[in-house]
Amino acid sequence: MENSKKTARFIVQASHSTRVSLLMGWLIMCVTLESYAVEKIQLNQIGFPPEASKIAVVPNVQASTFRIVDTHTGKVAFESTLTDARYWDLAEETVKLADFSGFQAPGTYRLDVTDAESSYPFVIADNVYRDALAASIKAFYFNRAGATLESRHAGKFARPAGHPDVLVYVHASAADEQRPEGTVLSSPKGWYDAGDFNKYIVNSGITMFTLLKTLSHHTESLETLGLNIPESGNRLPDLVNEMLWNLDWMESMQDPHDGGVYHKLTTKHFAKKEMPHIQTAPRYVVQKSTAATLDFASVMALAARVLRPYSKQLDGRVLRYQKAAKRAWKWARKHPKQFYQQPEDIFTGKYAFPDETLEDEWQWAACELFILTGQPQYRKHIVIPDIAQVPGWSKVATLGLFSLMDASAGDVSLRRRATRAVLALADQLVKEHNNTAYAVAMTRGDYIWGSNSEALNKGIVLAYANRIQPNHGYLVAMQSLLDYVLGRNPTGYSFMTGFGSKPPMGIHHRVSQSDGIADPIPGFLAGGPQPGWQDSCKYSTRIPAKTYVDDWCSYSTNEVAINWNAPLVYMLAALNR
Ligand code: G3I
Ligand code: 9MR
Repeated sequence: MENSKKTARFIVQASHSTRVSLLMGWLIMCVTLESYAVEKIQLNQIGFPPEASKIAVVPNVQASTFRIVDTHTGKVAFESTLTDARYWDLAEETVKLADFSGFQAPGTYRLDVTDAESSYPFVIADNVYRDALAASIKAFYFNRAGATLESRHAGKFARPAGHPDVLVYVHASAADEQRPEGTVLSSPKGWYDAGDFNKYIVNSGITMFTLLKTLSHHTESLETLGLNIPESGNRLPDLVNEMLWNLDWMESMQDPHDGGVYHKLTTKHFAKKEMPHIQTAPRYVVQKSTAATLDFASVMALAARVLRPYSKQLDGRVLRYQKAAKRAWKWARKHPKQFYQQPEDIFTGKYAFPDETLEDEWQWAACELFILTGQPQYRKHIVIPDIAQVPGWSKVATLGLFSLMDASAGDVSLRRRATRAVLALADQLVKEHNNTAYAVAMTRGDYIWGSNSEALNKGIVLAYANRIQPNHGYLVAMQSLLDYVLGRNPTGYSFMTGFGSKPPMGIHHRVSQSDGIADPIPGFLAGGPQPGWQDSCKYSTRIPAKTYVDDWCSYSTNEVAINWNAPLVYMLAALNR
């Protein structure tokens, strides 16, 4: 940069003809340099368990072989051939693949190909994702509302408490006879949703589902995973401790008078880029909605089942969750179409679409309540599709199918049909994986706000399929989706803060950008590339898989969010071997 500035200054001072020829020469040199730019090999920047499939993406070089080099000895440890080049339209790139799944020796390596820039170093080892898994859960601790983060738990990220939320107002949109506008209530704890400081029930829904399933599918490894949080050592697994922080908040969002659940707890506007403890803007509970109430019912019903083994230490919560779930369902039956409408004086996240349908929320809640109670009144609302849909905050039907695969209150036919729908989707994802030059099940429709969570939620679909019908193809596609977010993608980023050689630094996260510490808080997943340009950040491209800017300005590609971190937690737990 500095050199080109000097060259430019020199050109301005020279005579006209000299100027023209110098300029031409300079331009030719730049173009030549550009076309000889050596592109980098991309792979999972953390590494792989020994038995995992291991795939790297290599630029379209002449070479037809690759080498795995031990970074300590400099010796070639493995050598094999590259695949033929293929084009990926979503990245506008032609690439080859290096598959070294057969190489299993533990160590630290890099991947070399003649004429390409070597990969970042990576590790092959048992338990290779353990630290990342712990950090991905600890990120929730770092996003606790109303908590003082002490240095013995938070290290350099210690901070004073903000948002106690013990004095929250009932917004006009939520007012009724029992709780008129301005009524003061207490709704403390919970996690900040994302880079903002608000707390949204709908988004807590899928987040809690995913974390509860992580616990129930990987109980053994999670019961021994210490997170060094304030509750550590209280005989509950730390993941349970962390989930209770949010479940306690969720409980307080249910109106005790009628069982309805407020859509969100929020300030009127998004806060400035400032630390939580200096925030003083009033907070409101806003409008009860059918979506929030049904998502709440689902979470409470599931939590009652998953946390039952710990009920002795949970002070009556399990019983409360059951009652709360049933009351919420009743409210929803009385208010089946109370769509969330953003009030005119509220400008924070909506977690609702104008053309929203509530069928998926009904489906999920019906499944969870049927599994909990075995009662036909819930069973009759369950509709099993031929093929499931990849889940997300706004599409939760598949969460019900997942739960039916785990337990179906003795209804074998329901379980069989739910399994068939999920397997059909998993088979489609394997096809997408095989059809993509990067060998990753990402399609155009996945490049929406939070695309990285689309990748990881697809991974969870494959995990469910593989649990019930173990299949190498499912596992390879699943590993590839984790690889994708951890580095094997066209941006070259490992999208998890603090992990990999090129992690995001400028995440749209108010705490990380205002705590005066250069590093962002570790363990967070950035939203990921997508071509929507919904903020005023400067983008140089609209290529779907490349539209990503590692800067605060890019909240549409570089924010973090609890519903994006949760599938990261699930996938790291599932693939850590
Ligand atoms: O679903 C449609 C899809 O059918 C269509 O093809 C595509 C084309 O653009 O759009 C899709 O909808 C997008 C949707 O995200 C997908 O989930 C919308 O355009 C997009 O605006 C919407 O973004 C949401 C964003 O808030 C803005 O409302 C994100 O899902 C949601 O994760 C995000 O959530 C925010 C909260 O509001 C506030 N807290 C932070 C959080 C994370 O950024
Ligand atoms: O910080 C906000 C982020 O959490 C939201 O996801 C995003 C979209 O709703 O909005 C961000 O806030 C921006 C606001 O919408 C517009 N002015 C700039 C704010 C960020 O600096």
